[in-house]
Amino acid sequence: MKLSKKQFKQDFEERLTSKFATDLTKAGYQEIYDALASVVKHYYANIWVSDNQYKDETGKKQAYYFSIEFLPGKMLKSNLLNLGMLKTVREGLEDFGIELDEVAKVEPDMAIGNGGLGRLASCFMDSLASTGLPGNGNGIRYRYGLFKQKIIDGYQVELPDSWLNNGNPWEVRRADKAVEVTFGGEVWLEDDGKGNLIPHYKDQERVLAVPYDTPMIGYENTTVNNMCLWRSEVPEELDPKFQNLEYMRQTSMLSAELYPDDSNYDGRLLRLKQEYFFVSAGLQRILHHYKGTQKKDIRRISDYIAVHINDTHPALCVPEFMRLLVDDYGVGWNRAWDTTVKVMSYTNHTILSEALEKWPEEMVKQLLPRIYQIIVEIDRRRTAELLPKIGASLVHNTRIIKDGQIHMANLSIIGSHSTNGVAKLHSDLLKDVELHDFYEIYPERFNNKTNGIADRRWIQIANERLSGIIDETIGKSWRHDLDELKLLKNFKDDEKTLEKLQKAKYDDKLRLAALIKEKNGIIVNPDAIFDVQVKRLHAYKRQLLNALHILKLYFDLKENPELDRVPRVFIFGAKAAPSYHYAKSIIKCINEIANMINNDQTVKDKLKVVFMENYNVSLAEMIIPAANVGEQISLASKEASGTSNMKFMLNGTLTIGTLDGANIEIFEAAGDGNNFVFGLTKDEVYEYYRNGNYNARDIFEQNPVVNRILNALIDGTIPNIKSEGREIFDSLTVYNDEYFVLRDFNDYVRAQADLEKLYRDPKAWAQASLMNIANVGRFSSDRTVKEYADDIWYIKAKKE
Ligand code: NBY
Repeated sequence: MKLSKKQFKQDFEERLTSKFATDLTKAGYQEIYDALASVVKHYYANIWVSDNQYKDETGKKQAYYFSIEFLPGKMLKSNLLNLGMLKTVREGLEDFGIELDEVAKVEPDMAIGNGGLGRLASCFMDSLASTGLPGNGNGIRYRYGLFKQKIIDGYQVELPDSWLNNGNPWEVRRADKAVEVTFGGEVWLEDDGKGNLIPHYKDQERVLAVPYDTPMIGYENTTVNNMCLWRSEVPEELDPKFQNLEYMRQTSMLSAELYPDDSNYDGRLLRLKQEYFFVSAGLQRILHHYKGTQKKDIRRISDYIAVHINDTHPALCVPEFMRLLVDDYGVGWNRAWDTTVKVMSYTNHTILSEALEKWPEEMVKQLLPRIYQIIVEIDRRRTAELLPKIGASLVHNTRIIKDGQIHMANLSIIGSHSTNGVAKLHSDLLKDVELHDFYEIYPERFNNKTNGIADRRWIQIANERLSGIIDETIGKSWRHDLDELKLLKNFKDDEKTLEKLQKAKYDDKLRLAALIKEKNGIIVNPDAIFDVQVKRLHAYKRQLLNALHILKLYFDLKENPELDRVPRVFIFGAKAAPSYHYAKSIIKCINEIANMINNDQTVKDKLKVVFMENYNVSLAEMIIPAANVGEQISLASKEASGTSNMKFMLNGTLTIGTLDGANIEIFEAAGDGNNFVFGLTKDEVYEYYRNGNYNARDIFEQNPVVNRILNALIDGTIPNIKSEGREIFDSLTVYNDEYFVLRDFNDYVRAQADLEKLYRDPKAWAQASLMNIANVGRFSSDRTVKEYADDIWYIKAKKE
């Protein structure tokens, strides 16, 4: 959108006064932010209205991405960038003596997700709009987002994230579009005399679902999609039975809090209620809209909508869509089932068994009696149909209801036409191992969609300096098509370009060093290697391996302070699920290791360890551009994809990593020698599983380096970790090191040494860094969503 600086300044000043009865001399940052957001909203509102009109008029097929989590981060700069106004607004504000970046700090991170899965959903939202694809989000508007992490005495402490306290300028409450979602009670079927079974209900608990729409603005185009988030409220007219405080409390609880766990499914009733709540509300709204605007035959709805099930949390989409078609819209069962399978598709994000959702049959029956009947019927019909064709064992292994539990992954696969993993290795594991029985039955349903990232946020916003240098070098086409970065390869031997890249990295490191000083009170050397591991804390991600290596470096330096070592700053950011004891112990240990090392004068500035509290999207935008090295060191086969690995690559960071998830594709794309690979392969890990012959205790006893480091966890060398050190020590030496940390240790040390060697050659390092940037194109989520659009959803981009 064309906007002159003059116009902007006028609009902004007027808005500030009309909204807050104040002026520029007296306004605080909160008021400035609100006024600015309000002006920006005014600029996009018309585009939003006309794009909605366009979608309704053309009736083109749309996709709906159902996700119980989104993790957009801050919206202000991203909206400005996408509207093409970032520069104008920045300069306009500067004229008033206001720094845009200071204003942006006022906006709380929208953190209604835990980690990779929620962030991926938000990257997809950005990319769908930016590629002109009609794709919308559907989720929950949690009153409290992911907890804020404080580190107190080295321990993680969780504080509530009350992100809506100052309002949310981007959302629009649409009370007119509220729907009701019902729970519990009784249901029975009666014949209507024409052979149709009609459900009758008694004593249902009703909840009002109110949608809040947030615009998803495309990058310099005319697409504005919608992310619809549902809030639970008490309906105005209530049956007397439910006019009590407990019911009111329960109802508002539904959208009160995000579950703060990124791997363990938590079998609590409230979670199941949340899942049904946003699924039912979302599908009802879609069907109302479809009937209202399209006025077409409901039986052809699969030509007009696609619904995506992001992990199994929205798996109830399958029976709920059946319920709506059969009970509310009078579609026959068989036709409804064909339609459901055509409409639905599903992504799996993990093979960790503790993350696979299963709900007790009794619980589903009590809470969702009609949905339960429908699931039973789906399972019954499928079993009857397949038994004679494929035999009892395959049918049994793949049933939705087994051992008194409803298996949500099974429901998702059976009720949809597409199941995908999120990186090649992960999708292969699904086909060959984890979901092999399903693959035998439905081979055509399985496919891979390697994850991607919204590159605009992760370089144009997070790293304006690097973006500018790239513009100077190859022009600006890469801003619209990330593949264009390959032009950088022509500058691999150009000293000037390499120097500029190094300078940009150095400046980003200075910026981060200042933040570390401010937040942690630690002074770090900007010439040191900035070695970063930022992600949720989980045993399989092996932050512990990183910590053990740090201890090795430390003991080496203690023994020989004159050792010729490139200085290092190790930076961690990680939240642990509040109930994940082991993960919290690792956080405590890392913090105590940091204290010990940072206060030891013998290592001076050769080694520093920094744990940055409250890692979130905004902090990632500060940390990732400044990283020389990114740690992606999960045990092979455990990390479905990873996406921070792609953000690092985009920012010219070299990866030290295992052959896991998308790392494999990153190493391949960047080319040999441009990253550091180590560790067991997936096949070697599975070989150990088959033979059961891994013995961690042997390594502990026979490898003197490992022995010394592990003993430091329990012999008082590291202060204040008596119980945590013991817990970790035992996990490795007594409980046989579930994630092969000790097995991979030596090779990790070797790769770390290779890395240090390359860093001593600044030119070679800069070239490797350039090659990472130049080859990052395929990891744009623009590419990913286009693949979903073409292969799974069958939706088409708007022509500009
Ligand atoms: O999804 C992550 C994967 O670990 C990562 O490898 C991948 O890149 C990313 C995007 O595909 N999974 C993830 O973040 N999972 C969760 O956040 C999550 C949240 C809740 C629950 C399970 C997983 N749960 O069961 O409640």
